[in-house]
Amino acid sequence: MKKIDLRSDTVTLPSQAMKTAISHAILGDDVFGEDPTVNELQNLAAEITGKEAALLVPSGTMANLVSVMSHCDRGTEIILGDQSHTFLYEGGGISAYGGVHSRQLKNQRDGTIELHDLRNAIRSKDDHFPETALICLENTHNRCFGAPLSLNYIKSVAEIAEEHELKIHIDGARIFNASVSLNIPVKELVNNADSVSFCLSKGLSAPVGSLLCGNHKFIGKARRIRKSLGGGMRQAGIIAAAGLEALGTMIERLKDDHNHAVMLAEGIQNISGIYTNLNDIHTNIVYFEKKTGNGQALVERMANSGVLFFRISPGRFRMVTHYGITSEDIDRVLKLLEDELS
Ligand code: TLP
Repeated sequence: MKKIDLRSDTVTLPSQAMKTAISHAILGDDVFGEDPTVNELQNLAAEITGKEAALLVPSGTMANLVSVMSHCDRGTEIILGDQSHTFLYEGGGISAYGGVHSRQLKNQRDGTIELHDLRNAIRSKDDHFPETALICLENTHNRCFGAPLSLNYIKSVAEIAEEHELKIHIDGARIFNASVSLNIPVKELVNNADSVSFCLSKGLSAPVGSLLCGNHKFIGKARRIRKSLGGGMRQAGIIAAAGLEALGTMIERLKDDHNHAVMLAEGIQNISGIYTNLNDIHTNIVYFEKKTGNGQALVERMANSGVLFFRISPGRFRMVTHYGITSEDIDRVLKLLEDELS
């Protein structure tokens, strides 16, 4: 029986077209800047995001780390959400390797940080304080129900940043989900940011890789930092070839994932014992809760039936729809959940 893996969109496997592209890729040494396929991908990423340049890195985590280290001197402070991926799930890399201090502000349910919280957190010039250097946003916001940040919100944050001469980095691991759901080109969504990272290996289904985009000076520095972190890859065109195919073919179909997430959430609403709020379904991430018990047994029993998903905290679960999931799969998941909970 087919395994239905809803743990993350990171589990997506490359399409046949990606495998073909990999096998035909023209390669060179990318540490020398000589891999034509990587160069093509980086140029395309720069064009899509409307930035001067782009850099291929192995992961979303490294993209964020390289970005923070490129924007910030050691001992400076960044402002980010308390539910952000960089704060919660990146091993504290920005402080461990970048020497960068972090100020975590409450994320609202929609992934935003209140503007007055942001203003209040910016340090005044005082020898006691670290200097604020950067604001990090996440779009879509993983922990906040996959919510896309609106253009107006990003513009308001940019006004504050400009007033205080701060830079903005957007962790756009799922920026294409945001773009498709808001029907706004990525270029516009990141226009006010100094840098943006996005992942090839989530909803776009490529096997490896993320792109960090910004101006020439920033990407030049990022390239040096990527090398020192061990992220300089030689014939990386193998990865880039799949990435090019992904950018060419996998963006529009993210709509299917978003529709499947709504289907899933509507089904969950009709099952007694578990709960989700349809207003919280924005893109491809569905969180739901169990009314009683911590839910570990539910996760295990569903796994035994071939359906995988994460328990995020006691009684709270996450399911992520993606390229490998069909509407028949969603029907089967709902039927199994109903059987388990009845
Ligand atoms: N997110 C993963 C896990 O690490 C939680 C997931 O399954 O959702 N930014 C955001 C917003 C992310 O969601 C992730 C991965 C990353 C960065 C890191 O990307 P990778 O896994 O490529 O380092």
